[in-house]
Amino acid sequence: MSPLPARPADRPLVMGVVNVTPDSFSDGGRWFDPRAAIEHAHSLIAQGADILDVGGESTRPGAARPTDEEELARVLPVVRELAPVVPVSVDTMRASVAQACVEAGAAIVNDVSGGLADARMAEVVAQAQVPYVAMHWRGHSHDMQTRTQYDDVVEDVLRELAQRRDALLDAGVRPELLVLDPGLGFAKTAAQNWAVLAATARFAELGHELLVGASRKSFLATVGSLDGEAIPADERDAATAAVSVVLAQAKVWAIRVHEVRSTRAALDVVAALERAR
Ligand code: PMM
Repeated sequence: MSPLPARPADRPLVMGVVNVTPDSFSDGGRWFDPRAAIEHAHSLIAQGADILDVGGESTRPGAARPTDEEELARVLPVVRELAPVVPVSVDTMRASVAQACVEAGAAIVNDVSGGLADARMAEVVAQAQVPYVAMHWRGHSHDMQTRTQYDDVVEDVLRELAQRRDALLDAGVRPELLVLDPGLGFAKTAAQNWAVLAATARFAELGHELLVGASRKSFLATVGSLDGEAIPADERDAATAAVSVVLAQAKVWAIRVHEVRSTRAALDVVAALERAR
């Protein structure tokens, strides 16, 4: 059994993203080679990452899925190498990949589908007794942006996540190991992402720690743009750090980001202000 990494008193944990994919929207396959991914991971640790999130499937809107074997071959060498150095979470919707990575030392399973994509996932994480991040999700990337109908996005996401929580707890996931995530960028329009972000603190009503990933997502594309044109994904870290301030004020457990240094600086600002009050 591995416990949930503790949140420091004065800031959320920072989870650095290590995408071992040829086609991620935000970092465009730059770390597809395992050695490059491991090197990148070490630079994220040096910037102050508390946890590294290793993923082998791109969830970019429209992305095609790798096979189970391809996904495992991408992430396993990276998890194996990093797990002795830093808490590693494996970003996967597949129970088989989660299980193999936990056996290789992963301390957390991060499932963007919240257990919906693979019926065996809940059983595997319940059995392994590892922390499990369950995100709000309505379907795979190839058509998720057709699933943006909500009556009231905040109320609907809260209700759908509560249903997932209940199903996961019924399947034996321990409540203290379950982390919930409202799923910014997944089956949500830009306006819906802003509405969910504005309501972050309400998600704590579900009774679990929260993780939020806004980093470089397309709803941030025009933040700071002077002409209304989209800013490239890898130039959205200032906007991402500003969102990290909001998330720290909402007292989330962890923030998932591609560039750690600017978010750690933003969190230092929030902590210094709290000390000064
Ligand atoms: N976003 C992405 C991938 N994994 N996991 C969680 N828990 N929350 C997220 O918001 C999330 C995630 C997509 O972003 P990427 O393709 O830049 O990694």
